[in-house]
Amino acid sequence: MSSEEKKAGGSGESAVVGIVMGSDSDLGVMQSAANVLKEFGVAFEITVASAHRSPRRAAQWASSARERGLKIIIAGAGHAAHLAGAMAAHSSLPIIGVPIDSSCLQGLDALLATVQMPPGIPVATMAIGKSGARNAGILAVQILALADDRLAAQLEKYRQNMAAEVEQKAKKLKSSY
Ligand code: RP5
Repeated sequence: MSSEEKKAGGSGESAVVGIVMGSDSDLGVMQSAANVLKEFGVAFEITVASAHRSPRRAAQWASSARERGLKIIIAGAGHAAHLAGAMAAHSSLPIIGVPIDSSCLQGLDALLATVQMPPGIPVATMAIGKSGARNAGILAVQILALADDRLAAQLEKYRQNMAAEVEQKAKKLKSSY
C-alpha cells in the first residue's frame, strides 16, 4: 500500500472503506467523509484517482478494492464527474458518490454526472459538497452497522446527541425572545 493509501481510524486495522477523489483539490470537501470515519473508529484508505486523467489507475483501484478488504467505496469528484460511476463499473461493492462544487456550475454538473447512472449500475449519490461528503461517511457507517453492533450503538448515540443539540438551540432561541 502506498503512503497516500494510508490506513486510518483504527490501530493498524485493515481498511474497510475506501475514499477516492478526482484530485487533491477535492480534499477540503472529502475530508468531511474521512472525519466521520475517524469519529466512528472505522479504518479507511484514502487516495486520488481520476476517471478521465488516470483511467487505468481508477479502474485498477476499484477492481482490486474487494480483494484489499474494502466493503464500501466513497468517491468524490467535480466537473463532469465520472469517478463514482467508474468505480461502480469496476466493482460490485456499494459505491457512494459525492458531487463536488469545483466548477463554475457549482456542482450541478457533478451532481447530474454522478446521479444519472444507467439501470443495473447504481451509485448512492449524496448532496453536493461538504454536507454530501459528511453524509457519505455516515451512510458508510450505517451500512457497516448492519453487521456491527458497536457501530449500531454509536449511531444511536450520535442521533441522540444531534437531537439534544437541537433542544439546546430551541431553548437558547426561546430565551432570547
Ligand atoms: C475533477 O476536476 C476533480 O475531481 C476536481 O474536482 C476538478 C478539478 O481538479 P484540479 O484541476 O484541481 O486537479 O476531475
